[in-house]
Amino acid sequence: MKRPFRIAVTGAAGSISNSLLFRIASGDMFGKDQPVILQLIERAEAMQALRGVAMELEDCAFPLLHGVRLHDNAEDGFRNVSHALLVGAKPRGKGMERKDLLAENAEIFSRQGKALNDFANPDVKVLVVGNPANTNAMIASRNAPDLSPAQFTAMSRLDHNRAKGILGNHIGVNAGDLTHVAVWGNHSPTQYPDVRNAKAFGEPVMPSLDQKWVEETFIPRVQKRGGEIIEARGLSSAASAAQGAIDHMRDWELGSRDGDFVSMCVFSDGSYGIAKGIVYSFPVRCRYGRYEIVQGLPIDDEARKRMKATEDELLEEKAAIEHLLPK
Ligand code: NAX
Repeated sequence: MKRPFRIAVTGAAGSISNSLLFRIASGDMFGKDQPVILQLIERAEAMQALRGVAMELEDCAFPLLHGVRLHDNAEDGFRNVSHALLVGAKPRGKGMERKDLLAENAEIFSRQGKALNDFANPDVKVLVVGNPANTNAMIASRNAPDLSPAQFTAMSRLDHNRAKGILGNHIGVNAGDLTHVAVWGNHSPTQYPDVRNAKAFGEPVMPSLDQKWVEETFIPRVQKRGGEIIEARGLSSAASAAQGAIDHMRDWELGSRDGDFVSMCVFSDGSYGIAKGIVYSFPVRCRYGRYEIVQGLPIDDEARKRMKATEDELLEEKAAIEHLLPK
């Protein structure tokens, strides 16, 4: 039998985790032959609720679940983990300014970055889901000098899946038969969902798409899908966010589908002229537990403009918290 993966999840009593933990424990993330130990982290105030989550996990009698540990601090929770999913974050409160939100999360993700540095496995893979996810991932990495920046990623896979779902529905094709969709930039309404290279059953879809639909309906719809769901459900995306996290980690660990790419927010290495030092969503391919940014995709003026707008937003976020980061 394989050795269990130790997986930390923060915000473990929250809505996304309520789907995510059960999917991880049933083998959806790392396969039906990979045992797991869950190290669940919450704020002290939410530990009672977290005990309820642990009871439900126990009541599922998952054969792959080899242990559940509950922690009210990152230092104990990240001990020896090979994977860390940072889902918990400070939500935007009433009257709170964007810069206050960035600063409060900078504090949380600085501490978590240090704890990962000091207590996690040296090859830990980190996925940040909690918003502002890209900048939070950058902050955590900057506080983890012994870990490679390549170990820190943020989630744009939900946006990627949304783009495939909405495009597939529009052209009458199952999302699984679509390839080469990409999301560029920030996980925010400035993101650029890009279908210029998309294929259905291996054939380009652009020739049969109305450009006006792409520009005026598709792109804004994907960008604002989170808001559309809150309006309809009265609650933010949870099950689909958990699916995004499952897909992201599975592909990173086990490899993405041959002949296709997926979207991940990773540190920019300057590819496509995007500034280094920010965590930006790129099309990537994953193999042997690593990802690489897909090179050489054609970028026209319109795409360049959109990629730049979302890059600018990330540079602004970085500038707003730079003074809180270690040099
Ligand atoms: P919930 O408010 O339901 O749960 C968040 C949980 O995190 C709470 O139980 C809270 O006690 C806990 N928490 C807060 N600070 C913590 C800390 N320092 N350590 C440990 N736990 C902490 O939110 P939920 O709907 O689960 O969403 C979680 C985060 O995901 C939010 O920041 C949300 O904005 C973000 N999202 C990101 C998405 C993405 O694609 N990157 C999409 C979905 C989601 O909106």
